[in-house]
Amino acid sequence: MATERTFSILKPDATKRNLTGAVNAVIEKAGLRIVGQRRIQMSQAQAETFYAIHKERPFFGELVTFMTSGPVVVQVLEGENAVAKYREVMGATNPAQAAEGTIRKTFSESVGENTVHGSDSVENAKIEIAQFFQDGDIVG
Ligand code: RTP
Ligand code: MG
Repeated sequence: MATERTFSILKPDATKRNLTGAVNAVIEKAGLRIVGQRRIQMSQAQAETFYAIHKERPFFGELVTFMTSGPVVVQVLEGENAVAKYREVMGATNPAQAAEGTIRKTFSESVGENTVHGSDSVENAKIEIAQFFQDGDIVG
């Protein structure tokens, strides 16, 4: 297995409920290392670019409004098989369908406000990391 990096966002429902430490504990317990981390307020333009793949979907407007509704924590996670590992730790998009012990099962209240984002491929991870981090801000 290869050491990979993936991109993570702790979404506004996580910062609002003061859950960033609790979510980070799950991430670290799973063996993923937080090698870059920054708390930001996402602009409308940043959110629209980030979720551009969903721009024709009915929930796009709601998604952008939610992602800009409060601070988020953007992260770079590193570890063996980090992309797939983090998707597993996050759980299904809809928390009602997420497995026990996953972040979304434990913390999320709805499909819209589902606490975390994780890249869905190594290729997308690289694109997403580059949108929010400069090389010097990631220390492995
Ligand atoms: P993410 O991109 O945030 O990591 O989530 P994901 O891969 O599990 O899910 P994706 O299909 O990429 O959807 C992106 C985000 O859009 C919101 N969503 N809302 N109301 C709805 O039916 C609906 N469907 C998706 C969720 O916040 C989801 O994480
Ligand atoms: Mg996605």
